[in-house]
Amino acid sequence: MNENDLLHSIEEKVDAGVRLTPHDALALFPCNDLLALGRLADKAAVRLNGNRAYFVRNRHINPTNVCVHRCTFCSYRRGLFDSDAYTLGLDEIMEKVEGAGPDVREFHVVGGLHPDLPFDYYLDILRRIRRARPGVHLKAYTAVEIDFFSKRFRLPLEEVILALKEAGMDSIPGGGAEIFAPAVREKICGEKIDGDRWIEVIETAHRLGIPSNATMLYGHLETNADRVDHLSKLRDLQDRTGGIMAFIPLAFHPENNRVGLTRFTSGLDDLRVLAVSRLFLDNVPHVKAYWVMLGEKMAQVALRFGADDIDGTVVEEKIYHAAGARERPEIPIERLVHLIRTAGKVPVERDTLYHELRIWN
Ligand code: V47
Ligand code: SF4
Repeated sequence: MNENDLLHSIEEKVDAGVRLTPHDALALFPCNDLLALGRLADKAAVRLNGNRAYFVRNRHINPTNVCVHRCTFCSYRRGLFDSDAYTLGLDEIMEKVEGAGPDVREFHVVGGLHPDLPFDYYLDILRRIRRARPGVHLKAYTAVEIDFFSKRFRLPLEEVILALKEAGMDSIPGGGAEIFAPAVREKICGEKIDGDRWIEVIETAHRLGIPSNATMLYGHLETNADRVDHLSKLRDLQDRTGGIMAFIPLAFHPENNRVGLTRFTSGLDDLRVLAVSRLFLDNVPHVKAYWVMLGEKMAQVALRFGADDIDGTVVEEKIYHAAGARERPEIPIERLVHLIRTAGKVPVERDTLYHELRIWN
């Protein structure tokens, strides 16, 4: 089928609300008519979220960069005895929490897999933040960290999730999914839990009333078939639980890591991944263009290619900056609003669960 016929058949499906097949997604990835692809993805986004584009006042906190794993793409992790290894004390974490400003709606807490910290360290982070900021949403600890807690502290997975929930965890960030395809996963993060276990942890959390995000790391060694496999597994999971709030494609950053690539992803590929994801994941309500990763300008363009969210104020970011991101990590709310407005969308301030807090007309 030529590209025009393909896009036409996809448009018919989008208009009729018919689900795309993995074969459709695979055919769309090499598409060169990016504007047509973007228009279709925008149509799918508008159907789900109208002309709205969301942002949140949030603050990232990374308690430790010490990690027992050595994922080859990770520029952030350090060994326990490295001179620039750090682990924040609870008081240091609370200083960041207190400095976050009265309007912050979300704390995003993720870190490395530290060999020595007790379970109470992780629970106390949640308890202390919860006590200091009762109304603020705690999006904390990826599926990889939760699995690590279960193994390290010899507790059943359900028990770990319930203890974290009890301590204040409201949702789970989407990290650690990377790419599920086993051959590539082995090369870039062979020590990490496999894709099936990532899905099991998230599915268990959803069943225990904890929603999550989901990510896909792309632009390294994966093929388009690997991307479609990843998206298909997420779509199946979402059919079973409905617990995924947003999908976030994460563009591989090549600096200071051991994947062996020197190139960043291309802007066209970033837009393609966003657009195909929006079209394929018909059951996931939001697709996020994370501005720290894409840069402000690409994140803005992404809002016309299927994304309806650009994340938030972030304030402090370590993972992407270690790997070559140039964007300054803090962005004023007015700048987020401006980016959205000048993309022709309506800026909507949200909380983590996408409750609308304010429409910035
Ligand atoms: O799992 C690490 C990725 C993730 C690199 O849920 C890298 O709202 C590119 O998941 N190049 C953590 N990516 C970040 C994450 C996230 C970010 C923003 C919002 C949310 C959310 C989640 O960062 C890791 C990994 O996939 N990552 N190193 C790198 N060199
Ligand atoms: Fe550790 Fe996460 Fe980095 Fe892998 S990606 S080395 S698990 S911090």
